[in-house]
Amino acid sequence: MPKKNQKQETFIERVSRLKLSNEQLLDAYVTMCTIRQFELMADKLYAMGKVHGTMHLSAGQEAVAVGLSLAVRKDDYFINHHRGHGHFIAKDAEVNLMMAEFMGKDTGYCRGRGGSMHIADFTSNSLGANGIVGGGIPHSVGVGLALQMQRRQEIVITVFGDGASNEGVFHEALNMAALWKLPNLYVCENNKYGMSMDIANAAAKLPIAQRAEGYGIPWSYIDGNDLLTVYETMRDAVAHIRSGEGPVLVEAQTYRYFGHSKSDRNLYRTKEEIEDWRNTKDPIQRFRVELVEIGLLNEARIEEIDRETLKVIEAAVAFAESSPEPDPATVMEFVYA
Ligand SMILES: Cc1ncc(C[n+]2csc(CCOP(=O)(O)OP(=O)(O)O)c2C)c(N)n1
Ligand SMILES: [Mg+2]
Repeated sequence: MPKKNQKQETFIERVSRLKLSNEQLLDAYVTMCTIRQFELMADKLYAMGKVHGTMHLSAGQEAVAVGLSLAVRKDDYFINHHRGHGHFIAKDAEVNLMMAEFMGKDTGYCRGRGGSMHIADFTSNSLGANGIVGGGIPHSVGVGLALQMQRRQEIVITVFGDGASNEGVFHEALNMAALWKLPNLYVCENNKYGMSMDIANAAAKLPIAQRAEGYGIPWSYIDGNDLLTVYETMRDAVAHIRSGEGPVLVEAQTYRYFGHSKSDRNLYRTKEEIEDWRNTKDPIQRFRVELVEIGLLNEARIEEIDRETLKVIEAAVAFAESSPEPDPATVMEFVYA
C-alpha cells in the first residue's frame, strides 16, 4: 500500500482530503462512545452475575471497528472473532438484541444460545464471531469464493487477533485468497497480547502484516488508535479489493484495557503500561480533542453524548432484563447433525 506522509497535515486538512462530512465524523465519535459504554456496562453486568460464561471486552480498540465500518458498505460480509462486540455495534447491530444475547434471553440475536462470543446476524451479513481462535479465517476463503463466483460487488472482511495470526489456518487462507484473487480484507487487530503472551515473544518477525509479502498480498501496519488512519487505510484497501485485484492485509496496532477475559488478573503486563495507553493513546480521547479543535464538539455536547449513549445502553439492559428466557422445550431447535 502506498504510504502517505500524514505528519505535516493538520486534522482539518486531512478531513477535507478524505472528504469526510461533519455528520460522518460525529457519527463515528458517537459510535465509539457507544461501544465504550457498552463494554463498561457488560463488565458491570458480568460482575453482578447477570452474564454467564465469559466475555472478551474491546474497550481501547474502538477506532479499529469504527474506522473500518466507515470504509466498507453495510452489506459487505463480516467474519468476526471473540473480541467482537465493537465490530458488531459499528455494523449497526441492535444493542438491545446484543444485551439480550449476553443474558441468554430468547430475544437475543441467537435466541440466547450464543452469548457474547458467538453473535451472528445473517440478515445484516454478519456471519458470526467465533470462540475458536482463528476459526473464522478459513471460512473467509469460502465466503470470498462464493462472492467471486456470483460476481457480486460485496467483499468479506475478516477480523482476528495477533495471536490468531500464528495459526496455520492464517497462512493457508491467505495463500488461497491470494491465488484466487478473492475479495477479502483481512484485519489483524494487534492488541499486543494473545491471552497473556506478548506478541514480541510469539512472533519471529514483526510487523505481522509483513507476512503478506509471502503471498504477494499488499499490506499495511498502522496506528489502530487513530480513527482517520484506520479509515484511510481501509478505504484504500477496499478500493483495491473491489477492483478485483485480490485480498489485502491490514494490521492495526491497538490495545485492550480490560484483561483478556473475565478470569484474567493482568499478571503479564504492568499497570504503567495500561495507564500509558489509557492516558496518551486512547482512541476516543484523541478523536475528541481533534473534533473540539475544529469546533465540532464542545464540553456541553461531549457531556450530552455521554449521557445519550449511556441511556441507549441502559435501555438495552432494561430490554434484556424484561425479556423471557428461552423455553427449555426448544433446546433442540437450531441443532444440526
Ligand atoms: C484454537 C484455540 N486455541 C486457544 C484458545 C484459547 N484462547 C482464547 S482467546 C486466545 C488468545 C487470542 O489472542 P488474539 O488472537 O491476539 O486475540 P485477542 O484475545 O488478543 O483479541 C486464546 C489462546 C481458543 N479459544 N482456541
Ligand atoms: Mg491479541
